[in-house]
Amino acid sequence: MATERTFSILKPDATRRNLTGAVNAVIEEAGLRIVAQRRIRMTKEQAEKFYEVHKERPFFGELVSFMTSGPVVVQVLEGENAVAKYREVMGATNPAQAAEGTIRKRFAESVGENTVHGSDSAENAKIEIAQFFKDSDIAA
Ligand code: DAT
Ligand code: MG
Repeated sequence: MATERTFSILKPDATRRNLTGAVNAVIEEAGLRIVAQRRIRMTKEQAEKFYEVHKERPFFGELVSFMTSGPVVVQVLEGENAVAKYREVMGATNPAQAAEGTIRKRFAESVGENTVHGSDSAENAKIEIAQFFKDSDIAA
């Protein structure tokens, strides 16, 4: 498997609790490189577009309101098999079901406020990276 990139977000519950360094340490210990990173305040429009695939789900309004409730850190991660590796390091969507040692098991408070986002496929990673970064923002 060649080097690939994935898109990551440290969500508002992470920035609120001053956990960005702790989460980044787990990312780097897993061998993923943070090749771009920016702290932003997501607009409602950005959050709605980003989570468009979930727009019919009952939690959509809550999700958009949470993602815009505080700053987030958007990131590009690079490494061998980065998409699958980051999903593994993140743990299950619901922290109650996440494996020991994963980011969500260690830090997440609930299924809605679950600390991190990671792309679910290489194809979606490209789309999500392009929503927040220009090629010239990424230094690998
Ligand atoms: P993931 O973030 O693991 O890819 P997902 O794509 O199914 O999970 O859902 C996107 C986000 O939506 C998830 O990180 C948190 C929120 N969410 C998912 N299921 C939820 C639920 N049952 N109740 C509240 N929020 C939920
Ligand atoms: Mg998802």
